[in-house]
This record gives sequence, C-alpha cells and structure tokens, in this order.
Amino acid sequence: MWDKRNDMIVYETEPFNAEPPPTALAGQPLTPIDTFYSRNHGPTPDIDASTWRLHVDGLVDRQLDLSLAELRQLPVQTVVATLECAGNRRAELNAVRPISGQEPWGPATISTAEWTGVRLADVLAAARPRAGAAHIAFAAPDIARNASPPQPYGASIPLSKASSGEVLLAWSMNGRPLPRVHGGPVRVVVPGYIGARSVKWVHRITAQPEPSDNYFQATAYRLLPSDGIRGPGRGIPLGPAILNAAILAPGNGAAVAAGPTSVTGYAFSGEHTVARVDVSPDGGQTWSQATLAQPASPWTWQLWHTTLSLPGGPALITARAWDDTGATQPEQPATVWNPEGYANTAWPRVQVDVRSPVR
Ligand SMILES: Nc1nc2c(c(=O)[nH]1)N[C@H]1C(S)=C(S)[C@@H](COP(=O)(O)O)O[C@H]1N2
Ligand SMILES: [Mo]
Repeated sequence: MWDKRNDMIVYETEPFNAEPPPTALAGQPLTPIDTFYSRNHGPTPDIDASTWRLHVDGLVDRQLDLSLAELRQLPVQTVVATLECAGNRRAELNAVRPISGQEPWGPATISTAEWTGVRLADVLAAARPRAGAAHIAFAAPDIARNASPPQPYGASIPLSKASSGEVLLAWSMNGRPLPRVHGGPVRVVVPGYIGARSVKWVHRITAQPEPSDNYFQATAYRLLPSDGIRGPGRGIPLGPAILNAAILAPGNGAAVAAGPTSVTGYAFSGEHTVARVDVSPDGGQTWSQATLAQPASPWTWQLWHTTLSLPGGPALITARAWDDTGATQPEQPATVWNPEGYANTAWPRVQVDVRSPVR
C-alpha cells in the first residue's frame, strides 16, 4: 500500500501507520521513499496541486494567498533532514507498563530524506509578521477522528524556528514529487523537531501570539505526569527532538556466528550534534566507541558502526549516544516511561544468540 516495500510493518491501514523493519534502515544515509515510515492521524487527503492554495494570515502586515506556481517563484532550497516520530521506540515503554490506544512503534519510526521546496522564512518575510507574533501555526485538511473533539490536524513552532533557514515548505522528496501519503502536494519540514510539527498537506499558516490550540499541539505530543490526566496545556510540550539512538543490525533475536560481529545503528539529537556513540557487548558492563559516519547535513541522524567480538551463547548488545552538550541517554525505559509513550530515549538493547561453528 502507498508504494511501500512488502516487508513494511503496518499497524493500521486507515489511517496508514507503518515503519520498515529496522535492518532496512541500516547503513543508508538517505531512506528510500518505499522504506520511509509514515504516521497519519486521519485519512490521507487527495489534493489537486493545480487548485491547492496556501493562505498566510494572523498577525501579519500582508495576508497571502498563494498557488503552487506562485510559491515556486521564491528561491528553491534543498535540505537533507531526518524526521522522527515522538512515538519512536514506544514498544519498549509498553513492556514497562502498557500504553493503550497508541501505536506500538519499534525503533524504525525515523527516516531521512532530501526535501526540496522554499524556505518558510521567505514566505514569512513576504507576509511580514507584526510585533506580538511569537508562534507560527500550520493547519491541514485531514480530520483526526481520535482527537478530542475530532478536528483537522495542526501544530505550531516558535516564530524564531520558523524564521530560521532550515524550515521548508516542501513539494519534493528524494528528487521526486512529494508522495500523497507524505503530504503532497506541499508539507512543512521542521528539521530538528519531532515529526509531528512537520505538518503534511499544509493549507494555512497563521502568525499568532500563542502556540496552536490544535489538539496535536495543546493536548497530544506532551509528556504527561504519571497521573495520565490529559487536557489542553497539561504536560511538557515536545518540540526539539531529544537525543536518541538505536541498533539496526543485527536485528533483535538474531542468531549470529561467533567471531567478529558488525553492529550498526543511528543516533539523532535534533538541533544538536551527536559527539560519540558507545557500544557494549555485555549489556553495559564494558564499552567501546563506534565509528560515526559524517552526517549528510546538520539536520540528519548520524549512522554509526563497530565490530564486536562476542563470546558464544546469548549476548545483550547495548548502545548509548552522547551529544555535544554532554547529554547522554538514560539507562532504562522505566526512567522515561510516560502515559502517552513519547520520547523513549533509553539505551537501545538487542539480544543475539552467538553460535559457535559446528566442528
Ligand atoms: N496533516 C498531517 N500532518 C502530519 C501528521 C498527520 O497525521 N496529519 N502526522 C505527523 C506526525 S505525528 C509525523 S511523525 C509525521 C510523519 O510524516 P511521514 O508520514 O511523512 O513519515 O507527519 C506529521 N504531520
Ligand atoms: Mo509522530
């Protein structure tokens, strides 16, 4: 479905929610479109690019109403950026204490693409936000039935982020027209922020003094205290992505031959840089450093690899990333467990069975 690879892990078909098997992401700086995860809260709209329009309003000197052809007259910009769903790795939180009504995402709800479009900053410069504008809200037409009350998808980011050069209104992904399921004809791409802020099928941009009151900004995508009571303004709103990492290969539960074992994964720290990744062959007793690949841009994950020499029998491979501020990942999912199951950044672990060659 949606031209995805056959081995995609599909949690729901309508709305479409799917991630690739972790090994499909291994060693690839850019994720092929057929492998890129997809997260949807409502049915995928079918928007005619020739009649699509973008309205810019709110606290601006000049309201805009742009066609795609008009948008394309602004300077074209390409940014390679990683999108990570805030629910990435929720399955490991479910194992601590079950989280109901949320997709049990594995560690592959993250992908990287080359996005092309125009800078949101250039559109805002044309509209000229007024004094008092502090947030830029995005609205889309897809209606999320599970929102309370049911409503179209929306989100916002601070004006300072919206005015930075990296935030795009994109119509192309990996050199191809933006596929419908990924937000075509035009989506927002907010590099360094949780995926939820990269609003697909965007049709309205509003400058305002406060963050969006849309359900997905005001109520969902927040770290709730353990009482789990949700409501507008409750919990810590998620914006910039938090330092995270995963092991992509070998896969969890894999059998590997004794001797040197190649271990690969990603680390991602949103607006920061990953400074180091440590890998342990024994569940965190001893550590060595992985080799970090040069990232394709400041806005992408950093792939890493190392070779471990594992003794025979069961082994627990563990990793932990550090960023350029010295922050590192918490050891246990229980430390970061939260009622909606967002932002699991605990040490990733992969259990393997090391088999000695038969003599
Ligand atoms: N209009 C709209 N935009 C949306 C969503 C949505 O459901 N509707 N999902 C958000 C979430 S939670 C994520 S993680 C990303 C997923 O983008 P993708 O489907 O291109 O991977 O889109 C975001 N933008
Ligand atoms: Mo998400």
